Amino acid sequence: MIESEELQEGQLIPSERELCERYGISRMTARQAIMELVNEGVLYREQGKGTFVAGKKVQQEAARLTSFTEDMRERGMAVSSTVLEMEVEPAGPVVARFLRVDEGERIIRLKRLRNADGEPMALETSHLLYDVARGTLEVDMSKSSLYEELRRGGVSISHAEQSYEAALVGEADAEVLGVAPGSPALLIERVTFDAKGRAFEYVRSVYRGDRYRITSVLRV
Ligand code: 16G
Repeated sequence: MIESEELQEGQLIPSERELCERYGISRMTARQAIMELVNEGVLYREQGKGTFVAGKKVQQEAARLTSFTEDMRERGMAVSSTVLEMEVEPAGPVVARFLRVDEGERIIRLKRLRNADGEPMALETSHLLYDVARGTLEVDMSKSSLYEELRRGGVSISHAEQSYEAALVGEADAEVLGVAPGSPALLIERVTFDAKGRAFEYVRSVYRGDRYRITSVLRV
């Protein structure tokens, strides 16, 4: 019913009894199927209201190095961001290691909430080499693309190393992302290099598990 779009995003699904009648299955089977779809994030439950069809996930190919702005524009979605923090500060030990600089080196920390079609998708904290990214300090980063600004400043973005981890959304992040604390999330870390092989960006992003899905093509 979801695939044929008979049931659409945000719609209440039929009761267990209705499903049993329609498909000639037992109550147990209907209950089990609903539970599995809730676990997969296809359906969601609201206390006292019922079970509803969840929104579709944004599917992202993990092969090309793209920016959030490019990713969402390609899908015809409107991009917006909220700048939560933007500071010039000394690199701590973790950031220094990822950016291959000494601890205390000047960096820019930019924390943004990234929205697609007005819906929160991810919380992204970028740590950038000050010398490479200082031009962005004069730009309104709620309206601009970081990668576009860096390219305008002469940075030749070359490649990135990226990792994915399963995580649960913490209390503070949950409020900003508009999900319940403890909701599933995808923790993505990226170190981005320029054409000279210099690591200029270390990013930690918390993507909403119910909105995002990564795919890749594997070859033998
Ligand atoms: C993506 C990148 C992030 C980069 C941002 C720039 C991932 C996991 N992260 O979100 O590293 O800083 O794009 O986006 O894909 P912008 O150019 O739209 O500001």
